[in-house]
Amino acid sequence: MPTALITGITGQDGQYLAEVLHGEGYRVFGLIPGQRNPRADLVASGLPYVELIEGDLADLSSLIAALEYTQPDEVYNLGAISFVALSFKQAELTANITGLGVLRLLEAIRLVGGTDNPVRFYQASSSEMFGKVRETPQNELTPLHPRSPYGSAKVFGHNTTVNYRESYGMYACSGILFNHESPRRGLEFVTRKVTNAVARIALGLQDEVALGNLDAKRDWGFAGDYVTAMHLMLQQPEPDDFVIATGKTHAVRDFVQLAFAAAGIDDWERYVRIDPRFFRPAEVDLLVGDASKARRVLGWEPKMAFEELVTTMVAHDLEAEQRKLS
Ligand code: F7E
Repeated sequence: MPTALITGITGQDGQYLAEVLHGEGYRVFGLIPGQRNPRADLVASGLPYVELIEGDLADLSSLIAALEYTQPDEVYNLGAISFVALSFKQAELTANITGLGVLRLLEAIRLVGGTDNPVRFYQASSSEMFGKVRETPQNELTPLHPRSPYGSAKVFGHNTTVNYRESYGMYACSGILFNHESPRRGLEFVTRKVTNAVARIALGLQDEVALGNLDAKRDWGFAGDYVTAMHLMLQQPEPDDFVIATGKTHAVRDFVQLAFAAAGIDDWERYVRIDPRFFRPAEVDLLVGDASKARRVLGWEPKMAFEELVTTMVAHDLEAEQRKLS
């Protein structure tokens, strides 16, 4: 039975990936940080087959212990401070977890695995690394120009992954994933914030939603599609880096308009208030990915289109809010 260890098991991607790996017959371990982490209960009830193990990306010896105990064939590093806006307020913490955490995990794998290290490592790199984009669309060779402490930390993690592959011959892959969403997305991210607010507004539970920059453009896909690419990357004969994206971009404004329309509300502007608190010190204006390498080498392609993603998220949130009322 192959064994996988996932950091960030309580997040959106960790949950979808655990489902995929369990379906493929893996034994799945999830690394859980913190003391009495409340999100551990969520995983325990939602994904009962995941075996939780304590450990923290800020603590090298806990990572060594986790690797020694689980003896994984594959390690997926999805753990991070992942909210860009928060990274401006807690830059040092972000650098430590999102950036140095990658180095610690790779060091732990190197120390535990020794030479001829059999462990296959996946790093969750991000389109935020492209930041102030140098070319459009962005591919694996596009220069990096991060615009936030989060983006900078991801660049460090990405470069470290490549460096460990080249220096020690480790099987280390980096998936450069563009924005990916789902009903499991945290409420702090703009898509879920909007679909949740739309559901509550449609049900008369909320009057308005306060948002920031509606002009930013993102390449949004479905998280359930994207985690299959992570697994595919680790099944290749040689480790490599891949952009995972839909190739289509939409403004935040388009997402908002479609989400309101999905709940039968056409005059969405009545319900949206622009609040400067949600503007960022530096913005990533436009992202659109070129995933042709993933299509060619991995045979991967996204299944869910943008419109379906928006309507699925709104339908989920309408049902969830309605359930709370009954
Ligand atoms: O913002 C704008 C905001 O926070 C998207 C993370 O998963 O994807 C994500 O990073 C856009 C930005 O995601 C609000 O200024 C407007 O331009 O949903 P987001 P993100 O920053 O693109 C990448 C690939 C990652 O790796 C990250 O971990 O929406 N925006 N108004 C807003 N954003 C938020 N959160 N809230 C607003 O009210």
